[in-house]
Amino acid sequence: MPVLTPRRPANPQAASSPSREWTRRDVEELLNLPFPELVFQAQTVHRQHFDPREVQISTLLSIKTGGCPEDCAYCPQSARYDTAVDASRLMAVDAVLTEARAALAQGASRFCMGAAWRSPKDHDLDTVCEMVEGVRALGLETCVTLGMLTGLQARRLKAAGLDYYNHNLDTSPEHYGAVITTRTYQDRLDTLSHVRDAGIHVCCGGIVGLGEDAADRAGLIATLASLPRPPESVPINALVRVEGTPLADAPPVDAIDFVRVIAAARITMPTSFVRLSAGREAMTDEAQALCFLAGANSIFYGPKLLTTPNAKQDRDRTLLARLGMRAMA
Ligand code: SAM
Ligand code: DTB
Ligand code: SF4
Repeated sequence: MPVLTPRRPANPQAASSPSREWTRRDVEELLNLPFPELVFQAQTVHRQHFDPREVQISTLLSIKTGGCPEDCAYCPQSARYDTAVDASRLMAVDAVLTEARAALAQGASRFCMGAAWRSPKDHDLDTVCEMVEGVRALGLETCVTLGMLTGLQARRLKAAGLDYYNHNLDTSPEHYGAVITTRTYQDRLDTLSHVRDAGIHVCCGGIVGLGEDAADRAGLIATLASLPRPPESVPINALVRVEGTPLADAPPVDAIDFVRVIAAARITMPTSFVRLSAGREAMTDEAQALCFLAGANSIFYGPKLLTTPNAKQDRDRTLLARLGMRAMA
């Protein structure tokens, strides 16, 4: 029996009004605040725009897994690294809709479909558009992440009814080249502007734990907050260290430092949903609770992220109940 009742989240259309300018220095100052002061500021901002008891629930499905030509050093789906991921073809529309129905029954309000592509081929986009139409017809919000898009491809997805496009900046402009060499930061910014121009909500964030320093974390958050309009949804991932990837042995992310990044995202992007994204499986319940206190108000719910395990659903239900929190109306 689902404990999380499906409800639609608040309309985020109003969520991306232009905010004040945030420089990297401003964000570094935030990250360096005494922890109680930082969390207090984040809480104050969070409560001005959201009910702090509510969490938006998304479910992820990998619709095309592995075999990706890109070299993102964190990613188990890159064909360049010897990981346990087996490459597979794009799923059939029916199979995706079966998974979407299950996610809806489990309380998700948004269904996110990810493909391990550098960018989609036009004939694959036809199939993804059918998936978007079908998922939307179930009453779920739709999100896809397919790699780089042209303006025309973004408009096609919009016409199919796509609500959100996920495309992460991942890290600061300065650290980026140490993590990915097969596409540039500017390529990512270009895709984000095609998505924005097509009228699709932007889901854009990054990863903590890629060997970056505090200045890079500030650079990522400042870049996100200074986009012409901040993203409506900001996933903050803790690196999931996967055997076979170049970052498999990266030092684990300090939980308090991770909470600081969440708080900085909340303060600088007050009306955006901040998603406590990948990495929850390895986090304690207490660290997750601190993330919620610092303004995270969205999670991925379900047994799997794209290829790696997510926090168990029982554990999530128990945690939200222990915290007196609930799925967003
Ligand atoms: N291939 C498309 C792309 O990269 O734009 C879409 C899928 S890709 C897997 C989506 C995002 O997942 C990446 O940008 C990255 O931020 C995140 N990601 C991938 N592997 C991860 C890992 N091991 N730990 C944390 N986040 C990860
Ligand atoms: C995002 O920022 N995190 C999600 C989603 N966007 C697509 C992906 C996390 C992937 C974690 C590694 C894996 O499961 O393959
Ligand atoms: Fe490919 Fe996306 Fe993984 Fe990079 S993050 S290797 S583009 S699937």
